[in-house]
Amino acid sequence: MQDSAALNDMRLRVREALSRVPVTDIHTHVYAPAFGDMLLWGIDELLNHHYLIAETLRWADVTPAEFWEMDRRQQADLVWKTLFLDHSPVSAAAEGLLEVLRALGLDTASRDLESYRAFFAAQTPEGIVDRVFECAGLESLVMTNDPFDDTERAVWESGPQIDSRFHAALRLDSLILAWETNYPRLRDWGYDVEGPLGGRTIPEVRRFLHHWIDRMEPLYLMLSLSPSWRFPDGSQLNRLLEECMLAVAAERGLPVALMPGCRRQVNPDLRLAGDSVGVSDLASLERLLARYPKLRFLVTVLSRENQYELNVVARKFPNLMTFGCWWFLNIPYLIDEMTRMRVELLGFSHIPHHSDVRVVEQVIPKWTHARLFTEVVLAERYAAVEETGWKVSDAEIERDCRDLMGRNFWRFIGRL
Ligand code: RAT
Ligand code: ZN
Repeated sequence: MQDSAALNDMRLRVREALSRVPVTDIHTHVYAPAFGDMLLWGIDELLNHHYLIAETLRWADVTPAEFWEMDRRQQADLVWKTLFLDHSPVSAAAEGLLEVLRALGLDTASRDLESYRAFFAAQTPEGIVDRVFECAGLESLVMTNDPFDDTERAVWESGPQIDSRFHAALRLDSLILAWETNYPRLRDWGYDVEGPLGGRTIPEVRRFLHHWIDRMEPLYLMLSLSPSWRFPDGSQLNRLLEECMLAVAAERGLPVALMPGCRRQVNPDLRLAGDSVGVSDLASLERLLARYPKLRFLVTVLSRENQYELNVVARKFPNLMTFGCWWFLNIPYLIDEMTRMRVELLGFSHIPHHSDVRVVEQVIPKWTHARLFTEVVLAERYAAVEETGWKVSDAEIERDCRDLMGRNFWRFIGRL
């Protein structure tokens, strides 16, 4: 049994260390100010986050179709009324929004949506970005960048000056998962490709990837996978994965981020909020890791049931770096469980948190929770270590926290 005074003292020491170390958020969906309206911020965007829309549509007296007919402001009004006024905002997503308001100095007790709107109307995108980076203790973040998104592609082609705190990640779901829909677009852009991957398709897709790597300078290539993904199986998806994505990653010395476990569009009426979860086959992941020992894989898995197994897989494969509590897992209850399990199974060789935010202010509650659970778990583990007579110095605590909050990522991707 740990002595509570010793534990409290340890919590203070870990908190202090965590407040000093820079944070890198390795996967988000926010954009740098150079991307214009693609950078989402402000109270109406916060209320219209798809996590809150899913919760609202469980109560509200409107069909999804009617909801999508409303303008942004009316949708935000409905989310506010439904989740904050008609019921108490206790879900992680709703409470997180209140944490944003509090951190920005707004009075949550007033419940005055119009005054929150007035506050945000007086901000600039650059100003709000600076402020939230400061509040969240963030040093840099990684965007999710899709060359098939017309708005985004136009920005990249204009040669934007991107705030150096924002890094790119080249997302390949549109290319690989939606190949049938999107290969004609590659043809429009001058690539000699065929639907069944014949002829010059494979070298041409590689040429496309090299082009976008030159343009975006991504830190890694990224792909989400359905729980039904199996490897190897000779499928078109795995050919695109191996012969294009992994081949180019190897040529360019880039790591690959894989995200198994999302069942897309189980309820398409909900649009972005219509995706679900399923248990993945991690034996397939093991076979991939074994086949490509020199490639580095960043992996997060969506189902809770896969988490223990993923930690065991990480013990077998040094070319695997697990990261974050993804999406529905990013609630206090599971962040606590997952951080604990990872630290007990892997020590410090993992990346415990990423935010996945779409609206930039959301980094504030995400990183508050990330720090809190890191503090709780590490304090208990250091206290257990000290009970044996071993002493941990403040410098060592800071070193370990620095690894978890950023340095493990930069080291793993070979940029340290
Ligand atoms: O967390 C989210 O907002 C999801 O909609 C997804 O974007 C997911 O994180 C993904 O990267 O596919
Ligand atoms: Zn994401």
